[in-house]
Amino acid sequence: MAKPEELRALDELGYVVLRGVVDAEWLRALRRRVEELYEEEGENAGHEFRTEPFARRLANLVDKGEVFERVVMEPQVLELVGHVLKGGFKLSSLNARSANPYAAEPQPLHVDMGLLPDANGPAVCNSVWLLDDFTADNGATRLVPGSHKWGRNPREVLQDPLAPYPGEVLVIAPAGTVVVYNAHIWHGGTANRTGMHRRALHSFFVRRDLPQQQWQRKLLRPETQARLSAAMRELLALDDPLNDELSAASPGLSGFMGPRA
Ligand SMILES: O=C(O)CCC(=O)C(=O)O
Repeated sequence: MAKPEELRALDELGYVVLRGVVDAEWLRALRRRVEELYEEEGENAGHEFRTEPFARRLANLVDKGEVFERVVMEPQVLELVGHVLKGGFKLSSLNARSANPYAAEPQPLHVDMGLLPDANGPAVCNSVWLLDDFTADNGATRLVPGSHKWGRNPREVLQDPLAPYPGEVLVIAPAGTVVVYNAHIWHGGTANRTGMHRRALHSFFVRRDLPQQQWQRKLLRPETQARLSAAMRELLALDDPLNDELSAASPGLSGFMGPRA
């Protein structure tokens, strides 16, 4: 059960930091698989969604290893996501993002998929899974506490979304931590001034009346779909005609990267 202070942080600040979600063995397995995939996919890595300057990305991870199923199904995270997306939710995408060594540019402050809350409340909720320690200088995620309540897209209202924003906080925490955030919060990765990659997973959720960022039924191979539990099928909306309709018609929006080539 989520603690009252965790729910309060999510409501008031827009995020909650959960330390020690991933134990040492699971962390090793996640890092190993992520590095194998970067190696295998090379220049193509992330192509199912977008590639990004200054960072390595991977997309469609549910299809790329059973080790990732536990990530999207983590009960502690799902409970908090359900607190934000009260009317029900589904997985929107599972990606990896690794800020490159000496990556000079931060990400612009953005809200995920460029979405704002609407009459039905918040639309998106994200979780960042730290595969490396996040430090003050290796590209930790920045968050602007409380900005999920402003109903504004920083790309539209800030002159320079790359610049530091007053009151922003850096997620400084050890590997194995998960940060769940209302994805209307203004946020972004920062510059990596170290010689090491800064790796993370993003397990991203959306309300059931909206399209998935990555249409799971289209992207997952039939053999992957065949082995998934009923609970996973529900979370991924694999048997949901409304999701097929919405996601087939959607361009797969990003918060800050341009249209898909
Ligand atoms: O990796 C990070 O620190 C943040 C990534 C992010 O917000 C994104 O790619 O939309």
